[in-house]
Amino acid sequence: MSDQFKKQAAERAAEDVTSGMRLGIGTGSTAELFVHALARRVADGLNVIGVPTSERTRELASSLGIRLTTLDELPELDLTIDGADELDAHLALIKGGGGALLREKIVAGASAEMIVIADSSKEVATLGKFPLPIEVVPFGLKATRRAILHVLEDMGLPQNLDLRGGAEQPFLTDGGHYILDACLQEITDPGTLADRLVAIPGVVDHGLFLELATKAYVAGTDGVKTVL
Ligand code: ABF
Repeated sequence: MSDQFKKQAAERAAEDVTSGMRLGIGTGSTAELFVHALARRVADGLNVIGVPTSERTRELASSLGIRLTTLDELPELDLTIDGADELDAHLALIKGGGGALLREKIVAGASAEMIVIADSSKEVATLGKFPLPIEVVPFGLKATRRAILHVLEDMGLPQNLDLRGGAEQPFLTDGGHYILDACLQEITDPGTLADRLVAIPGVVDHGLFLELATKAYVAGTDGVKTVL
């Protein structure tokens, strides 16, 4: 069922794309459904150019005939379309469950607009049930972990941090970094948490996407809803 909803949201977003657009193309299963919908429109003559947010998306989009470039070649984009792990009513997001948060945030930040596509299971009143991914450099991992725990303690948040993939074989992002997943349950002040996390030297970025999304298409049993 949720796949059907993801597809509906993805197809609705593909309708918003117009010829000449420079697109940021997201990562994850919902974004992949968007890539398929976009490819069908490209086959019908839509002329767009895309910047993918991951190697996986690059391979898929290119195999389906979507013209691609890099953000270095095209540093200003019109629209990014991407999935999310959680979104609230103000379009604040948690992203990065798939590990591509850094490129996703850089691409979204270079875009005039960002549309989030999701099934309704991703909608929450307060962010935080989904573990917040925090991307860190491998050097000094223990020191960075301690500094993050200190921020969490100071903000009265649970101090649960898991190294993605485990200590034996940590998951590596496209940028060669590790991810610490923070199980926080309820992030009541995402703005302060975001600021304090990025102030830690070993933190590259985190999965809180605040004031980046401009619209969301959320599909559920009642059809596709637009969140603005
Ligand atoms: C990307 O894909 C990520 O930021 C997010 O973690 C994930 C959502 O995946 P899916 O669409 O498969 O639920 O958007």
